[in-house]
Amino acid sequence: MDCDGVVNSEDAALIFQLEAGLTMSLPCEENGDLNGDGEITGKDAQLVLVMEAGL
Ligand SMILES: [Ca+2]
Ligand SMILES: [Ca+2]
Repeated sequence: MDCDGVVNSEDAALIFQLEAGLTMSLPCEENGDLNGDGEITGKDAQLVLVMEAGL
């Protein structure tokens, strides 16, 4: 999500900031919709954390 090519907790943090309204956009927002529902939400952040854990 931050365009570094690595999925980790930093990306989840970015999504949470977006959802909380602390930031308006992600550097690579098009990569943020992990579950494909058209929105970037906490669900996508959860998926990021799952991916980071290797599940
Ligand atoms: Ca990243
Ligand atoms: Ca989504």
